[in-house]
This record gives sequence, C-alpha cells and structure tokens, in this order.
Amino acid sequence: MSDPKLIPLSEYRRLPQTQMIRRAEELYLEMRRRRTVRDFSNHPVPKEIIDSCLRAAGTAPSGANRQPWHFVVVSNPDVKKKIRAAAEKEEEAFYGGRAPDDWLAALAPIGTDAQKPYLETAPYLIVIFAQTYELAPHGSKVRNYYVQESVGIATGLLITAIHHVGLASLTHTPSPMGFLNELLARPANERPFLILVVGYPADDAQVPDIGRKSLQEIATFIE
Ligand code: IYR
Repeated sequence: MSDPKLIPLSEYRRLPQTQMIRRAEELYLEMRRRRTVRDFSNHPVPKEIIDSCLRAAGTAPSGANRQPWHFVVVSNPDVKKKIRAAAEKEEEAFYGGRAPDDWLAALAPIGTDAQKPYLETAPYLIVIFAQTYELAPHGSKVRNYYVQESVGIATGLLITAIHHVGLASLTHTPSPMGFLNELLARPANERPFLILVVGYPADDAQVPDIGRKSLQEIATFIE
C-alpha cells in the first residue's frame, strides 16, 4: 500500500470573485504584450533577476515530480560565441536545403534566416535541458515520465517570468542541437530542449506583423 506524506494546502489563497475577474483580465492584457524578439540590446541584466525567474520555472508541475529539467545560464562571451558558430552552421544547412519548402514558406512571414547575432548580443542564453532519465546511485538508469510535457511547462513559466520582469526572450531551436551537450559539458541523460535568449530588446527592435488566434479559434466550450 502506498503511504504518501500529506500536508495541509497552506499556501493557497482564495480571492474574492471580483478580484479574480480583474486579475484574469490584467494577466491576459500583460501577456498579450509579450513578443518574441530577435533584436537584442547588450545592456546588462542583474543575475539575481535570472535566478528568481529560474526559481519560478522550477515550480512547474512534472511527471511524478521528477523535475526533469536543467537550466544552463550562459553569459560568458566566449561560450556564447561558440554556441552562435555551432548554431549558425546548423541553420545554414537548414536554410540552404535541409528544410522542406513548406517549412521555409511557413517561416517567410517571420523573416528568419541563418544569421543568429543575438546569440552573442543578448546578455544571457538559458539553455534548457530535458533529463530523459536519471542515474541511480549504483549507476542503473531510472526513467523519467512526461519529460517533454514537463520541460515545456517549465519553459512556459520561465518565458512568463522573463516577460513579467520586463525583459524580452526568444525561443531558439537549432536543429540538431546535440552540440550543446559538448559545449556545455552536460551528461548523456540530458537532451537540449531549447535555447532561451534573454535580455532587453534593442531600442530599434522590430517584430513581425503577425497576430494571435481569437478565443473562438483556440477554445471550444461544451456546456
Ligand atoms: N531554427 C530555425 C528555424 C525556425 C523554425 C521555426 I518552427 C521558427 O518558428 C523559427 C525559426 C531558426 O531559428 O531560424
């Protein structure tokens, strides 16, 4: 029989309904202002801000509470330069023929190409790794559960936290990105999930003129 240790839900705060409605709307209006940015300033960002955002990300729910994520925060210019060089090499192959035509057509409105200067300009690259398994003390593999989902949720919280503090981010997924294990000396049980580029937007930053689906398009209500 399982015998979990249960404790009271003491952190929960129940809010009056009027406040709930206001907070729901306010959060939506705030999140609506988030844009994925590709023009970054090199203006420094205090590390303690990144620490707190990572702590927020680490509160994410995860399969069997394994918390199968690891965040490598890169601010070292030499390491950023190496990541940029390796990522651009993959992107050149992607844009130069590896990507199918439909994928390139889908990216056209966003205007991306193989050049990734922001990987050096932005003060932080947060490289997110997914731990597909753990090693038990005697060395045998212990599998994790719902790893992609768990790390995706943690990444969503991180993006939200970064936006909440007034910074911009970019989700970057060079493909393949196995080079990140080698460059960052991460073990074989970790797979690169994505690179989150973090910093202030450049003063003259521009973003694609694209919109978001309406509530009617993204949700169905069965009452
Ligand atoms: N990784 C490439 C291609 C790319 C793919 C998708 I899907 C995007 O939404 C954006 C870019 C790049 O970073 O350019």
